[in-house]
Amino acid sequence: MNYSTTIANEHFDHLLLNAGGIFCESVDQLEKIQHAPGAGAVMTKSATAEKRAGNPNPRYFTYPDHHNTINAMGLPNLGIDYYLDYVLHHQLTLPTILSVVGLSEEEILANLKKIQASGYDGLIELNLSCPNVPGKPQIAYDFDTTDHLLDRIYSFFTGHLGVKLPPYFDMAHFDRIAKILNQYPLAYVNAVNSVGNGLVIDPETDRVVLMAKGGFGGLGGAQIKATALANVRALRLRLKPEIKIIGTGGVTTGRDVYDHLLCGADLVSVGSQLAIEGPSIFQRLEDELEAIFAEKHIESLDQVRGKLKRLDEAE
Ligand code: RRO
Repeated sequence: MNYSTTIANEHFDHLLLNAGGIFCESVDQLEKIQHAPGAGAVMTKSATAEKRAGNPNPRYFTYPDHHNTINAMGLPNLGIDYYLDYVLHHQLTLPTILSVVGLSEEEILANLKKIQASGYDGLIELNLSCPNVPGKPQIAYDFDTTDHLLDRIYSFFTGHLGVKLPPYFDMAHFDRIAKILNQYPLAYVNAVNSVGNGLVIDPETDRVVLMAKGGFGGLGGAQIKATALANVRALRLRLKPEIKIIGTGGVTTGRDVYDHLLCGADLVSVGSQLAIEGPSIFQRLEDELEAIFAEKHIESLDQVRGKLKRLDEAE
């Protein structure tokens, strides 16, 4: 299968990448994704202006079923200079997306100004949906703030920007966020971040499993697949075609990748299951996807991408 896909000025030979936060904090981890067979791109850990240690441990928990997670990492990262140096000065094998975040509007703007001044011309992802900084709501759940922030960004910013969105659960909210995003020359949206907030209880101890935030955290893995698909589909139906989509959430098999494609994803990222299996997962997922294409006699991505049918539509 020819997986060739383009977002803005970046060309991808494979569909899969790591979801933000997973295997992407240090150069050592990032290099493992760069060289993983089947990987099509690399996402860096969302960077703040200064490096951060994040929340206390335990802050990441894998369910005993090995397909689901909850986290309250709290944005541990090595700071924007570290990741900017990586994308500017390392020999990169794959297209690499520089993820940025900020604990305030001013910090976000300062990060983007620094990136612009550096001459970096690749894709940038603005994380509007971290669920784990105590006292800070997820920006993209506040529609007016999101609109105002993007307005300020595009008053000076000329780079290739995508945004990482939280999951929405209401049809009116899909309408609202899409209407805001369609006003801006965004390269793509990434849907969805972890489902925040959830709570997991250990049946042995009757206690929560995470230290920070009283155990509340962002849910990932198979349990969020239907939410992720709904967001990818709802956004594809509402966003202008120039805004591409990275589908994220609930990917543990090739069938999950296929379903994200049906909903309209241009690329697909893998979080929880990458943390569980390691970077060999990309080749496994691509092989499973190939087998589905072969069985269904599908010869091009165009036959699948965005082609999900409703029950009231003709075959
Ligand atoms: O670091 C985190 O706690 C974190 C982030 Br920035 C994010 O975007 N999503 C998530 O589940 N955890």
